[in-house]
Amino acid sequence: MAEPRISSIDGKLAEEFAVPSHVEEVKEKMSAFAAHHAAAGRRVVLITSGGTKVPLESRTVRFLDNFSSGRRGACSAEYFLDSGYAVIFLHRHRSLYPYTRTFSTINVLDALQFRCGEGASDNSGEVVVNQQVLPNITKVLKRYQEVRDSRLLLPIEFSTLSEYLHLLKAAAQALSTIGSKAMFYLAAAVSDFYIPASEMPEHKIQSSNGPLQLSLNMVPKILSPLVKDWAPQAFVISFKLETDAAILLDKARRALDTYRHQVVVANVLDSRRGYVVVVTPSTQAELILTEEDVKNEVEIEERIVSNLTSAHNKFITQQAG
Ligand code: PAZ
Repeated sequence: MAEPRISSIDGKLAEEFAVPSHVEEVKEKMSAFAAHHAAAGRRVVLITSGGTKVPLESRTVRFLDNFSSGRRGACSAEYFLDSGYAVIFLHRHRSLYPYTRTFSTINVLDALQFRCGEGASDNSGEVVVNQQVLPNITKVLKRYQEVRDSRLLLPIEFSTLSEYLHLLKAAAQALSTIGSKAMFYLAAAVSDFYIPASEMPEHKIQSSNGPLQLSLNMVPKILSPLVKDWAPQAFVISFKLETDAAILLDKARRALDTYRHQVVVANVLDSRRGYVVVVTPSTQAELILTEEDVKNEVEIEERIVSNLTSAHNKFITQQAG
């Protein structure tokens, strides 16, 4: 068998981004998960979700963050699970999580009620759920337990950009074993800039030294080795976020030309909950929620996932033919 290609990005990753100590262990977990579900006839999607953190000091007090609540990723994970996929959820620590996302604004103590046992003088009694505070709890809990008991969801956390890059590489290599049955849904908001480990101060930057001038390097474009070297048979979707709608589609097309992957989902920050464009090398589909959809609590991720699972079907058929 041919040796996997070593790209210059591999070298940069190893030299300039601290390798998380658990990366090999996580890679084994992801490989076992992918092999198990592929053997059971399931497709596997790796979802990235949330924003990366770029530390300014190695004993980090300050950092730069990329905006993302994690809602897109968490919500999409649920629709992929409903469509029969097994999901590896590579997400930012404490960003929104499938199923619990529904209750993220609720104080858990407001949702519970303590009832004292009869004549009890101590803390014995029972804790009951106030279903008015958690209106959909039964439905959500039931589905969450089904997913958990069937081990269909493998959560993996990252916080820093280094963790994200190394874990994504490990995931790509782990999923390469299942070929075109693997999908990459790269919805995380990833920094384009970083400070190399060798140039990072160890201790907290002192404000007594005056105004801070930062010089940041460009983050290597990880999509390139992912598509070419690490998981060359997989179905790969990247996301493109802009604040200026005028440049969005051009940027999405340029990404497809550069990386030669299958799909870019393009969205603008302010309208991302109700409007996205799914761009492929030969098509462009607008997905829009109407006022009626919004009233009926339809989520745009349902449409995105439906569009992409159909495209994945076609892709698998073409690869096999
Ligand atoms: O996580 P969220 O629901 O708040 O936002 C989702 C999103 C805008 C981060 C995502 O749709 C996206 O576009 N991700 C890629 C961002 C980028 O271009 O770096």
